[in-house]
Amino acid sequence: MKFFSLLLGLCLSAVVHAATVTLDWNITWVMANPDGLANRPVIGINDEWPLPLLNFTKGDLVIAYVTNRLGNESTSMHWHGLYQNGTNEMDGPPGITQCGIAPNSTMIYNFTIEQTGTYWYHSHTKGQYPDGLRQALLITDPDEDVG
Ligand SMILES: *[C@@H]1O[C@H](CO)[C@@H](O)[C@H](O)[C@H]1NC(C)=O
Ligand SMILES: *[C@@H]1O[C@H](CO)[C@@H](O)[C@H](O)[C@H]1NC(C)=O
Ligand SMILES: *[C@@H]1O[C@H](CO)[C@@H](O)[C@H](O)[C@H]1NC(C)=O
Ligand SMILES: *[C@@H]1O[C@H](CO)[C@@H](O)[C@H](O)[C@H]1NC(C)=O
Ligand SMILES: *[C@@H]1O[C@H](CO)[C@@H](O)[C@H](O)[C@H]1NC(C)=O
Ligand SMILES: *[C@@H]1O[C@H](CO)[C@@H](O)[C@H](O)[C@H]1NC(C)=O
Ligand SMILES: [Cu+2]
Repeated sequence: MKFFSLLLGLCLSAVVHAATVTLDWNITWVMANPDGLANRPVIGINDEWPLPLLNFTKGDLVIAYVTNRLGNESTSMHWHGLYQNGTNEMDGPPGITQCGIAPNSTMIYNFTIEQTGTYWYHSHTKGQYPDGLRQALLITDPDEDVG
């Protein structure tokens, strides 16, 4: 009986925390002054820069609609450090696991988070991450004892 309560508890906690996280992103040029020296075009999301910090929970299903609204360059999104076990085609590098996302096209990234830690997400196309398309990606697990 005790075993089954424990099992039930584990199942419930897994169900309670994990969620489907839907991201609806236009990749866009934005004017910003990242170095405090001059305004320049940087690559933002939904016309904003800095980009949104991602803070997932282990077990989350991520559905990211990534639409290229740059007009003059292709793009991609890499979720740096994620295992992508069984979802290799969601890893992001163009020419390796996918084609670049052409202007006015959308790629739906679709994967489950099966780890915890501190990572980042960034474009895997040319010099787009130094041009702004990068931000932190955190994953916590409420059931993990982090002391
Ligand atoms: C993305 O861009 C399209 C076309 O400009 C616009 O209709 C849509 O509302 C934008 N989506 C978001 C989430 O900003
Ligand atoms: C991320 O989420 C966790 C769990 O809800 C929270 O403790 C933490 O403060 C959040 N971190 C940031 C930077 O938002
Ligand atoms: C993308 O769509 C916009 C709005 O429909 C259009 O003005 C633009 O020419 C398209 N760009 C490309 C590269 O196809
Ligand atoms: C595309 O346009 C942006 C914004 O005007 C510019 O900074 C960038 O250099 C252009 N990219 C290419 C490959 O011409
Ligand atoms: C990847 O997934 C398979 C099937 O669920 C599992 O057997 C394997 O242990 C996983 N590998 C890693 C490194 O998590
Ligand atoms: C995400 O992947 C799952 C499993 O392959 C599939 O059932 C689901 O339709 C996909 N969702 C989207 C929005 O593509
Ligand atoms: Cu990386």
